[in-house]
Amino acid sequence: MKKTLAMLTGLAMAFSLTACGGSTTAATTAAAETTAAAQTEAEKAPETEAEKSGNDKLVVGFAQIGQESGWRDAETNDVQWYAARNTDTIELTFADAQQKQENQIKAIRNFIEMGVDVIVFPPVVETGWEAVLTECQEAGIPVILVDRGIDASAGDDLYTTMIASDHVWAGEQAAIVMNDLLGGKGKVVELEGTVGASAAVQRKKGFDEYIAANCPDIEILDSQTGDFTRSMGKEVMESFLKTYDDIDAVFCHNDDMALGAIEAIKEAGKKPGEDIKIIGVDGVKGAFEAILAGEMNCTVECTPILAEQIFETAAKLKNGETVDKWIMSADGVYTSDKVTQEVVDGRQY
Ligand code: GYE
Repeated sequence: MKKTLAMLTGLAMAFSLTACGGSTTAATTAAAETTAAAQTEAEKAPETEAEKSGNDKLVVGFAQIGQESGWRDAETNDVQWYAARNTDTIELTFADAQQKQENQIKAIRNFIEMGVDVIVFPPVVETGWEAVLTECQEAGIPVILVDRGIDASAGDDLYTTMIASDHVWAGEQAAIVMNDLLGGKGKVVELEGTVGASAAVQRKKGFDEYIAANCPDIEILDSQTGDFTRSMGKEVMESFLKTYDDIDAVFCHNDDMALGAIEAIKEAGKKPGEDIKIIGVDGVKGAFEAILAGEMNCTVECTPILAEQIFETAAKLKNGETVDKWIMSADGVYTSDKVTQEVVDGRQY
């Protein structure tokens, strides 16, 4: 493996190792330090074959998007927790790109320089990955996309596999529940996720197309981005409530925005879940609590608990095995009749 201390130090400076739970952070940092120590040794003398094969750990570079939602934090925690429990076999280098594609690209380039075994990342947006993914290919490093995909026109040979939920399905499920909640008739607004993110583009496609084809009396009044964050979800819902006085329901591309919308609806003097129906996506605990409290009507699950699949798949790729192009998560749809205190207590994230 070609690694230099300078590169690692640069990586550590450019991207903070995420502080989501002391022990996992410590483990990740320790792994980075171990790597750095090994590199100083490597700089003294050229690597021998024996030294090259000395690190038989699975070395994974994970370029996380950032910390926009509770869902994202759950995914990060799961990945760091899993790596921390398996330090005998796994070496994780984790970068936080702070919501910027350019930072994800920089992190990926650093991973290539470090010679990691496998690169893992959720593409913040669908487009603009050709150059860096071609560099991964040229370096012979397999790439696992997680939780979001890239634009199909870029060609799916640019990455090795994707581990993710079916976001079109999630949008359709939300539309089916919306139709039931409204008895086939009503006015809906939509809070979209990050502009250009596959999770937003596909959830919108699934929802809008189902409504257009099957619900002639449901009108989508407006649809704007809330960037997958609670604060923007609240802000955009506030502006919808000022513009339209006849909103019957809101479809939110994630639960964080739904929780923000609940606040806006309450502040406008209306009852969330009753006066205005609310559907989210993700299945975070906060959404389950809101459903139990009658303030939200449904969440379509999208599991962030992907670490075991990620590392097992990465190990297979390191061994030269082939894997499915899309490893799809199995998710559920949770309407209020399915949400009890026991279900809430049992949620993992
Ligand atoms: O739904 C949302 C987030 O890409 C599936 O990103 C993920 C989405 C998730 O921050 O909450």
